[in-house]
Amino acid sequence: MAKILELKGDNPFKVRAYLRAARSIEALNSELSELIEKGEDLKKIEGIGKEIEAKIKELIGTGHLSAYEKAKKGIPSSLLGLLEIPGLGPKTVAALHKKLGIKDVNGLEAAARKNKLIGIANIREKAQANILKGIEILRRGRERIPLKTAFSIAEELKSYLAVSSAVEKIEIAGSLRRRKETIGDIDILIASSRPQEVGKRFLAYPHIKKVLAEGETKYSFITSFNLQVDLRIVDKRSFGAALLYFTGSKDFNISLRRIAQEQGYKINEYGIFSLGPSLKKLGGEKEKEIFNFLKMRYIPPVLREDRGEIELALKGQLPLLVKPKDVKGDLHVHSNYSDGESSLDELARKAQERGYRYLAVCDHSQSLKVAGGLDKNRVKEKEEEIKRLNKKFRNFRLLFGSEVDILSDGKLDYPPAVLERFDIVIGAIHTGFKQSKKQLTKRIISAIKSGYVHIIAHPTGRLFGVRDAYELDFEKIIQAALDYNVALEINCYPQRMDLDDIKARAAAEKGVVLSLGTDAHCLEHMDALDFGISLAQRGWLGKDNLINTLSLKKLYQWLSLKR
Ligand code: DGT
Ligand code: CA
Ligand code: CA
Repeated sequence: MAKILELKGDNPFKVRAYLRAARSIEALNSELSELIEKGEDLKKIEGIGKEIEAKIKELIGTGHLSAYEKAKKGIPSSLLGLLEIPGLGPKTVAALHKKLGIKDVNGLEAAARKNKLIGIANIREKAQANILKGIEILRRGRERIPLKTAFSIAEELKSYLAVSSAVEKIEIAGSLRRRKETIGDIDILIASSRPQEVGKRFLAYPHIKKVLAEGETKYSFITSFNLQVDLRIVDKRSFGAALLYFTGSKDFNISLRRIAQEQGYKINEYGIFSLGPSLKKLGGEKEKEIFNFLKMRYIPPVLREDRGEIELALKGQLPLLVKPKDVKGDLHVHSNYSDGESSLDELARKAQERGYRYLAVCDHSQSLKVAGGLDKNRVKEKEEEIKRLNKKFRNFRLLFGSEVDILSDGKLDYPPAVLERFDIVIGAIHTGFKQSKKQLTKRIISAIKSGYVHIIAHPTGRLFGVRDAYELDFEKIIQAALDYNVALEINCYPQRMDLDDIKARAAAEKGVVLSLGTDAHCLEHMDALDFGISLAQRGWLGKDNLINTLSLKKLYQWLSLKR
């Protein structure tokens, strides 16, 4: 609705209302249909008022939305497809359509390749190149989806299947079990002695778009969310071996099989066998057995990438990974002082429910007007409210923070007198991504050297389906972060997951500290911290590599080094 209304030049407030509602719906932990069934008041959800509630009910009740049909009338559907191109807004689409008669992605691509976009709706050479890049990202982006999205779909399917009495054991395997930040397809493994019954339940799943394969113990289908699901049904006695196999990664499997062979064993999805005159099955019901036979430590799924973990497991020297209970707070959330949906009080309550000792509320800085950046006066108001709130908390603190824009020239978006007031300052790039690698690197390093910034937010700027990471000399960033004792963030926002596991590990190995932040813009987003923790584990991080594991007192000490 938001995009169509904007394409038609409708009221911007209406557009914004739909965007806000969409954002909170996306972050819900339960299905809207369930909430409606339970008779819950949808207006309790942030950003949903009476009008949008009625529309949701119509959509879920009838499968149609008359306002949407009406708004769409007269707009060709291929033109709507153009709105999916990252970085291409409805206004530009409208202009391209009107002036060049462009009506689909292929037409747009052809026109851009012939340089025809230049001059339309202020498009210059760079913008034209970015549109081409956007088309490429769109085509690629469909292939893998963010962990969180796949996770909720898989969990729902898992509970659906688990209801069947034929299901003895069920686990999500593949890249999801390894908590990789993007997922190609969902793999589900089931132990059952009645595979046909399981298959029947599977095929009756209401969200099937297309069945790809249907065998007695092997099924594949595409969900209505365009995501493939592979289901394997095995005998209970092979469940551990099959789980090991289908968890992967593929490289891990290959190396593990080689190790097994060297030790006189064979492993496959059915079990572990002794090599010799005749194959003898030794085990396979539990994953752990197989590691035991190979005389190595159990390797947690997050580490199974063949990045050295197998060798360490053989020596009994796996790294000690950070655990969820080690994490004492989220160091990057937004409140309704800027573009977040929730009040400071609501955020603090949610943080305490999650068992945190502190929460850093880092709203945007003054020049980021589109995201409600705070001017000096609002900063002061926020500071006072935090002081007031902190008086009533026990064993918990809100940290007065800011996500300060690192401007194109590397300067920070507040003067020193304002910066000094914050407990915690996160430096971030939100504009001017198109600078050269050298410029962007210099820009981040000048923020690191400023003496005010504690953490660099989402250091590489990637946003799945929207834009790739910008080019950076990451080695130089690591060195500067180390020299000036600035933390690099692991941003847990599902479309960011930035730094990724490999970069986080590289930074930590050099001695740089990292910081977990959800970048939450509503309460539900704060739950994404769990995915950030698994990302940190995938990056081999231990408790000591993260500042979020410090006690409040130690954290204050660390922060005050910059003051
Ligand atoms: P994805 O789906 O691209 O996010 O990544 P995965 O790791 O889930 O890959 P997928 O779904 O193709 O296969 C699931 C697991 O099955 C994979 O992690 C390891 C195992 N596997 C698949 N193909 C092979 C293979 O050719 N050789 C070996 N050793 N294992 C395989
Ligand atoms: Ca998979
Ligand atoms: Ca698969």
